[in-house]
Amino acid sequence: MDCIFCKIANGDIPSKKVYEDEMILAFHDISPMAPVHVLVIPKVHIENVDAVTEENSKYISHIFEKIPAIAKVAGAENGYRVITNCGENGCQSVMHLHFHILGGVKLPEKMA
Ligand code: DGP
Repeated sequence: MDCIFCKIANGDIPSKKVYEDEMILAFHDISPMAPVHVLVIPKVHIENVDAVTEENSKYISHIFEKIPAIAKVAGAENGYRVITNCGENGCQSVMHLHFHILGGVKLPEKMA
């Protein structure tokens, strides 16, 4: 499958890793929108939130179990924001489920 985040998960495309285990990978976003901007992905291909099922939701719960430690090691002090874009109106550009962790600064109150 021609998926850039699958290639990053496989190590075929390099990334600046923040955290990795058998289920998930966290790495720095290539075009950061905040001093801390990390992406967390499942290693299996899940397109987006619409594709979450009873069978694969363990990856999502695992991601959220690890997010606090990932945010901390990435340097997000005093809180952070977790965002996932879904589909065309959500402006999802990479069709492999990913959670943005944004922090390192006081973020704008408005999200949209
Ligand atoms: P989204 O719009 O939610 O689909 O965000 C996709 C993000 O992925 C965007 O912030 C830029 C990032 N990105 C795209 N290609 C690469 C890449 O090859 N490496 C890294 N580290 N980030 C990427």
